[in-house]
Amino acid sequence: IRNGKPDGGVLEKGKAKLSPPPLYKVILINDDFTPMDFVVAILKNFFSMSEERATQVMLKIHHEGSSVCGVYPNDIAATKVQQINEFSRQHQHPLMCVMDKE
Ligand code: NFA
Repeated sequence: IRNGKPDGGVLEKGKAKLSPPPLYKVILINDDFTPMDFVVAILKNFFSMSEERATQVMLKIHHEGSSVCGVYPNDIAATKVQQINEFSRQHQHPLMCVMDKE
């Protein structure tokens, strides 16, 4: 089994070495309609941010257009994207969450 390392990830001392899983950025995108408080609540509840950190990240999205909110293995990132988009739609907000390979 080979990975991207110089030794190709071949076995060493008889122990199989596993590559770390690839990581994916979970990103929130700005829009003109989603209330700031709703985005702060998403950041607190889905990314375990403090009120202060969630407010900083929300303002970064608002001013710069998007922000990485967390970095996770594929299945965890995909689940967060699904849950956040479903939750936003349930509340009739257009907030978009996407993932991007790091
Ligand atoms: N731009 C939105 C507003 O002015 C706030 C917002 C921030 C939306 C971050 C989406 C993401 N109400």
